[in-house]
Amino acid sequence: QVDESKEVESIVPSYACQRRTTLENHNTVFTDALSLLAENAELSDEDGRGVAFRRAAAMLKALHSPVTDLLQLRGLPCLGGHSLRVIKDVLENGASSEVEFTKQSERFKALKVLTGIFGVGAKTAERWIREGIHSLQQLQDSAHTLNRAQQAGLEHYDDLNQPVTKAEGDAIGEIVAKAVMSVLPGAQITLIGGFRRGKLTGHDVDFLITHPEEGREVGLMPKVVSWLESKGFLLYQKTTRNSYLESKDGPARPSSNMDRFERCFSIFKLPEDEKQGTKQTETLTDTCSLTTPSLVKDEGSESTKRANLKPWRAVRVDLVVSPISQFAFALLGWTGSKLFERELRRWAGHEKAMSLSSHALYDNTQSKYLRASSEEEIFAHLGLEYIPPSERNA
Ligand code: 8DG
Ligand code: MN
Ligand code: MN
Repeated sequence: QVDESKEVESIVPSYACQRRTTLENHNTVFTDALSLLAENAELSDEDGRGVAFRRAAAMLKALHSPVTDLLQLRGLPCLGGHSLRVIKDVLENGASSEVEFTKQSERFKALKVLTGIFGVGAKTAERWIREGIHSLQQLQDSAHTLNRAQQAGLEHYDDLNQPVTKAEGDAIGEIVAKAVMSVLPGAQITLIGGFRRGKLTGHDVDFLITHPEEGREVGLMPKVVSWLESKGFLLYQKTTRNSYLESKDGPARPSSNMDRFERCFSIFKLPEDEKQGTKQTETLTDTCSLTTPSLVKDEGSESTKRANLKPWRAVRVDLVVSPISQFAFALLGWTGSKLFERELRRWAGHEKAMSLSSHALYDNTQSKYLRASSEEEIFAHLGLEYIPPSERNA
């Protein structure tokens, strides 16, 4: 028999935002399996199932020791029947048959390849697969016209599917800082997303930009983008205005800051020498030529890497501009993880009758917005213990 008191946490809170989840994961064998099923569900328009798997995985990530027996899971939250079956299969057979089956399915493989293109979501990939397109080559051979984002995504496919390192993130941070300081001295830049949580690699680099004087940030994004473009640092960019109005997760927004919240989805051209700290920004546009995309084989990365002599690499970068009055909400909302954010909003709504967004916190009981100038204050408003970024890796 198992001595449960020794091996399991006696109380694990059910919302991820009530738990401390570091990057130290003692249960990767289970969380990898559940994450793959979550991904498959999300790619198959089954978001409900996806969230259930994500919640189960996140709960296991918060445990302080490896699960070695199903009995240890008694009393733990977030484990539905399906997730339990997967865990049981892994415990008994070393792997989940459902996971192995999914991994090998042509559909899943095609969905992965196609959604691996920046600008291609599950819906588009699904449509292409129904037309028999399973590979990049088949996509290129097809008559489909791709939008600007997808063209860039296809062109830089290999680079964008190679994880971004913290060093590369820092190098991009220096470039962004230089751009921002050139167009608005006194503005502040904060690294957000996975790198703020202490991750060593990521799929992109995320930055939040603000200015300590309310209103000075207005119109900043186009200027930053122009500066970056003029120096040859951007391979692609799409700047969008605040979409707060359309968002489903926020309350009706105050009209004053309507179009002050801008973001830019971009692909940076990071010079190799910039990564090593030598600055040659002025000559970038002259020295870098476009390379041909390496799409002949889906898995031709080894040969293409060797043939890849270009002195730069493409990196996905997200920029967000926020007025200082919303900075704490933007910071909390863009630090992630995605599940941590989702759980914060669920907690706010279900447990506190509040609506949390990256702009504001609205108290439905008092019918008023709750101000905050730090993440700590937002946690306090929500009646939650403060969880630092490094422990939001749910
Ligand atoms: P990674 O890039 O290291 O792989 O992971 P990440 O940094 O955690 O993920 P991300 O996809 O870059 O997203 C970072 C955070 O930004 C995440 O918490 C979710 C949040 N976020 C988006 N899109 C949007 C959006 O449209 N609105 C708001 N408010 N937040 C968003 O990714
Ligand atoms: Mn990120
Ligand atoms: Mn991002």
